[in-house]
Amino acid sequence: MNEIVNPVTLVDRSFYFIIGFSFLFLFAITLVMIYFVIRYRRSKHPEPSDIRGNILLEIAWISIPTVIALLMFVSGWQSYTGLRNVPENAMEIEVIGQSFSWIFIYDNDKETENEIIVPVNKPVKLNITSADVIHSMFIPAFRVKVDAVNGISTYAWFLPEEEGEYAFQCTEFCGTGHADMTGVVKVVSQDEFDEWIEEEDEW
Ligand SMILES: [Cu+2]
Repeated sequence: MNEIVNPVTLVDRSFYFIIGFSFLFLFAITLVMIYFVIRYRRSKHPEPSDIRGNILLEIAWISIPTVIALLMFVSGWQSYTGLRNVPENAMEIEVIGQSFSWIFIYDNDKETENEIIVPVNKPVKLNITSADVIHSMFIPAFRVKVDAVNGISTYAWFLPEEEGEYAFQCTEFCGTGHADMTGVVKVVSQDEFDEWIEEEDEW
């Protein structure tokens, strides 16, 4: 079995990479700016000098940002493909957004509302659609955010690596009950899951 890379790792790496460079440049540029304001103030430097053309500087300020931007692209691309390439052994769940709740349908037609129960360490694929207006499935812990659109089947996947409860919510303003479209992903042990999936629905 080849190792599945959790897209959470890839998304986070890309995020910290971009925000790291942003802060680095924010501080570097601010410091240089403050230095120049003091160093070249009018009282100390009344005659401004006119400097034109500096090949080395121009090469530097073209090539360094180009390399940084390309690295940002590569890390972003890797996190995107990580989110889009679903492992073959993923468990599939049908997801229907409706005004105003989320319906989940498992392989054996078991249905849940505003609650997904999944076994730990098994990739889960969500096949997402909407019964009416546009909704959006957002599970921050798994870095999942995909629109649910009527007539279209979209998808997302995640790898729950720790048992626990993870919140999700609708992030596309869909009407008066939008704020009620919340729920939890319950990650349980394989045994607990097997037992639960075979239980008869309560209704
Ligand atoms: Cu909604």
